[in-house]
Amino acid sequence: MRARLATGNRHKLDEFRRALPDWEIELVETTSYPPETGSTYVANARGKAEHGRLHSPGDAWVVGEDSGIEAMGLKGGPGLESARWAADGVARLLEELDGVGDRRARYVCTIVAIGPEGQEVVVEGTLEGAVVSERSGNEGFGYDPIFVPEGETHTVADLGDAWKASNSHRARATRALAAALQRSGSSRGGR
Ligand code: ITT
Repeated sequence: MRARLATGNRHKLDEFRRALPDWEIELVETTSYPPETGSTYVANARGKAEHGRLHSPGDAWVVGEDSGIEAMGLKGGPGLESARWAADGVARLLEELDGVGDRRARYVCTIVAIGPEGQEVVVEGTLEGAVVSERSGNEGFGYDPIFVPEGETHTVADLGDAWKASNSHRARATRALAAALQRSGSSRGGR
């Protein structure tokens, strides 16, 4: 299966490739994505996929992805704004949660894939956990140094890229995508 990923975030490309080792995944050849103005992850992921569609071969599957972290103690924030709410999102999240008892949080990853005939597949993956007050670990990206998944004692940045490839919200969403394309008979070919 060959696909084009519509993202400006190189970490997402690396994680898609690790989670779907049988796929050939390249970046869409554009950097000029329109601003993310949607009110849902699906709308933003679709915006990226539709823009990517314009800059990809007609027979390619194009994948847009929108993700974020939702802190229960912040009523689900920063959520959709995770990439944009601060220059240093980790510092701001730690600041906002200072003194807040409820440290539960979850990662969300929503994928919209658009096929050669314009057919659309939407899937989501989530990862429950908690935000800890000290940064730890060097792998992953974004909020990984302060996010400890449920059932684990280390941050995602400590657990590392191989752990993420099997267990992250993104890994779960990519598996759902592969299964959906398999069911629809679309997982052969593409470019
Ligand atoms: P594109 O829009 O170009 O794909 P982006 O980084 O701006 O890249 P999003 O708009 O989807 O992506 O924002 C997602 C943000 O949520 C991301 O920048 C991180 O701050 C956070 N995030 C998402 N997945 C994450 C992960 O696996 N680990 C840590 N933080 C993550």
